[in-house]
Amino acid sequence: MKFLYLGVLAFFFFFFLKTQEKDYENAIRYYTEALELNPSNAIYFSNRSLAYLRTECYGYALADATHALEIDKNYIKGYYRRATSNMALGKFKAALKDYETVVRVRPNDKDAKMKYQECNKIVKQKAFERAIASDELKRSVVDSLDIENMTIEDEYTGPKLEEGKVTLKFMKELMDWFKDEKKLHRKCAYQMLVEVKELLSKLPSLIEIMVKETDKITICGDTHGQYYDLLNIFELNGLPSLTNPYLFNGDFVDRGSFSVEVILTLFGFKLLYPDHFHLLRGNHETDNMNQMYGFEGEVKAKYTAQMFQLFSEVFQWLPLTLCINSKVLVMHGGLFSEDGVTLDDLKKIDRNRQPPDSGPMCDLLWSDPQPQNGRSISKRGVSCQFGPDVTQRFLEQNKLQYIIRSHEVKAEGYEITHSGKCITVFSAPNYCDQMGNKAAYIHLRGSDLKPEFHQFTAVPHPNVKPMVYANSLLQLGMM
Ligand SMILES: [Mn+2]
Repeated sequence: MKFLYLGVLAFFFFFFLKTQEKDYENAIRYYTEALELNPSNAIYFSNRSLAYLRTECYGYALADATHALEIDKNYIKGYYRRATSNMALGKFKAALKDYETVVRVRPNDKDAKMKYQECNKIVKQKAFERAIASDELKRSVVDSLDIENMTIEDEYTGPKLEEGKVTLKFMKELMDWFKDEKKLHRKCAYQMLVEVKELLSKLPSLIEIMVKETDKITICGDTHGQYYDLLNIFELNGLPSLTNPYLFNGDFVDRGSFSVEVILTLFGFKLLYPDHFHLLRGNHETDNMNQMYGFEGEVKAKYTAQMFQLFSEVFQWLPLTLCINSKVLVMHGGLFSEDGVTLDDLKKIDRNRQPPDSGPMCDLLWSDPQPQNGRSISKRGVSCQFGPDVTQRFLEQNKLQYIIRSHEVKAEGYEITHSGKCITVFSAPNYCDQMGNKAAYIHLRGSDLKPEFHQFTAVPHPNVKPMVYANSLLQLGMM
């Protein structure tokens, strides 16, 4: 029985190896083959759903869990998987319905009850937030802060801004301070956030820069709260400066448990070198993601809920895309669900908001390339996947050479697809301490605009595991 053999093989990859990204991919492959031979096995669908969850393909995970339940509506694990997929997608009401079912079927299951209550709490909280949203419209946290009168206690020996300004000396002290797992004084953190909000809010949604013949820029992908790996980038590639410009392409926070350190360091350099240090928004610089994947929890643990609110306001002002020498376009996710989007359209995006469920702003943060022509439904359940022909048409229409995007973990830290027209760069090595991937950054020189890849591997970090600040429901749900 071949399907039995494949099923066992998939099981093996899944549960008995120290699981890395390629093992999930192997598990998915074997479950897929097994399901081709035996498409009525709910357990295979459910297990493949978990593998998809692990590889962040929440759209596929949801479809598989749904399939498992179509085959066997009494298969309790299927409800758990579907609920977790919906949680990961921020669809809390749908998740709640599945937890309800589990609790009804298993009234004595404590774990199920706990998850139901947790999820219920989030649904109620969301409803409450919506109700007060209209009153709070346009009111900033900044207005309710009295930063001037916050005092820095004598015991505090950490870095301080100099007359309210970030300096190179401050940045060097800050990075050392963070490295020792110490906390920047909340007054300084607030000062930085207010300043950077002001700065970002003056930028257009599409940034245009020129890199001179003799100059280069370094482009980094996702960093996801891996502070020690960020320091390693600066170690390998030099500190940011007027002659060593950087672009960080979104997803600075969530997952890694040093997201506060990563984002304050990046904001510090943005303030120090506003025209030579660029930041673009990723799909994780959003409220829904931050609530699930740890950044909100981390800011509340290290500072306050109010400070998280201010972070959220700042994130809304992060530019969405950047064009180098009118030839190379950089964005976190990728291209669009429809043809015909122009650079002019991108400039006009009114970005000061949480991203909508569809449209160019959503696509810039969420889409992924695919090898086959055309477009497909997204494996993530948000935006779309776009093929080489879509990329080609977009580049031609906008007179561009190629795009650089991030958003997906790659074994080598980067990937060249669509005949060199679509490049992925990812800068979080051994992502989440378990993917075993290399990371990379790109050098782009003004002289030829050819991408030059530099790979690096993970460095040790203090014993604080990724996702410790994430929503407990998601953590347990992932087990
Ligand atoms: Mn992303």
